[in-house]
Amino acid sequence: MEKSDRVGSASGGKDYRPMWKELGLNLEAHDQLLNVLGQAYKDIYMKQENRPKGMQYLDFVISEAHGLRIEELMETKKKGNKVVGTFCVYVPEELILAVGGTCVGLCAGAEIGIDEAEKVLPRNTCALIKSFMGFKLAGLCPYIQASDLVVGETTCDGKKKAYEILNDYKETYVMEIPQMKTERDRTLWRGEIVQFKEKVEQLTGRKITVENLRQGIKIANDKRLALQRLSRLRKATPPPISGLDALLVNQIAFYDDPLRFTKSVNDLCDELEDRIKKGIGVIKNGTPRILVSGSPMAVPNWKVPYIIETSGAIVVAEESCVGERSTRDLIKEDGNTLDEMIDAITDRYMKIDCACFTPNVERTDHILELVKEFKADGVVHYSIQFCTPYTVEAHKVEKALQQKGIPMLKIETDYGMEDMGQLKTRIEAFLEMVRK
Ligand code: BJ8
Repeated sequence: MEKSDRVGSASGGKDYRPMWKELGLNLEAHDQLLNVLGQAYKDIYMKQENRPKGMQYLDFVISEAHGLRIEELMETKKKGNKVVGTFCVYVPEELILAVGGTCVGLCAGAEIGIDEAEKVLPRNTCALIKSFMGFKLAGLCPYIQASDLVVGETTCDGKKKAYEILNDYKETYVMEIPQMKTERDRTLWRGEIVQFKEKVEQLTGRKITVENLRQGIKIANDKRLALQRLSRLRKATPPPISGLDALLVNQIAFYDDPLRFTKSVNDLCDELEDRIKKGIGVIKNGTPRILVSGSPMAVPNWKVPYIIETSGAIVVAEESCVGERSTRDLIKEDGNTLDEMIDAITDRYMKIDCACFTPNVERTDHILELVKEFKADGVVHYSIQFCTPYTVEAHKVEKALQQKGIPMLKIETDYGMEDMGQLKTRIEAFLEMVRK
């Protein structure tokens, strides 16, 4: 496997342009996108020192994110399997995996196609929503083009209204997510899962059975177990892997082949265990350890961790859907009937503590637990600008941390680079305070 500093196969290697053309991408704009991302990856990732060797696999995956991986998706589609695109960790991928389908996270982490997005969305919409709309309208996301169905969810208002518009351009099935966690909400959510199961069966023409669902649950659980293992290893002092690299692993979890990915993460963890035994870390002891908490960071949203890690600190965990929130709960594997398995899936997904829920004390409790477990010296609370759920919830998080004497920095930003200098100044000042 070749080490690479490209993203998406913009240059060199195989020519994927005929495939991209067939998928209906805007080739010129897509080339520009890959060049920009390739440069950003080189500057942010390839300049890190003392990276684990196992990261070469992740470098390769990212370099082929728009190339080889899309080719694999097209191959599996030729065999009659379906590809389902998602934007949220509430979509139960086990049901898609059960019938030989592939679940992929769709592009939503870059300031791209904003002009197109703002033709259909208000300007003060969160960057993640504008990004997925922009990627679609500007013809830049091969994943959405390759998807047979997009699955949305009624989490925040911005997303659920944007899906109505997205549906004009790509069939978007929406799952209703409850807003609270009472027994009535569980019943609603269970009904949604049953209905989604029927949708998946209708899409694929294949029945979900006890046997294939058991297999789907196992594949998704094994992936989460590998990511949990990676997370545990970051508790070491000094941590054997940077926060940026660990974030990348969690980001790639959303679109790589799950079996291959799980094996690669476990191989990486073997190497990290060995590093810990030998006392090899990516930083010196005494470097401030930071927990990043809040909105998810989709590829290539590396801005905040990059600033933290180039300002003399290390990110030891992400309390985020691209991180702990999507990996910490497993599905019970002991169900013997479809009903029992649907119950287990329902219960697992009801535990996710997205800020779209009210009240959401589980999240603040979890943040306090993470600070303790990871020996974090401070918390950077990150919310995407115009994200009401996380921006408002930051107040409760700050109060809970204050009561325990844990410093927190509140950051609200978008995907642009204009505020890099200002953010760096604020983060450096925060780290200075944390060190005292
Ligand atoms: S389970 S965090 S992935 S909804 S940042 S679009 S909330 S305005 S991404 Fe999320 Fe699912 Fe929740 Fe996780 Fe809205 Fe906020 Fe934008 Fe957001």
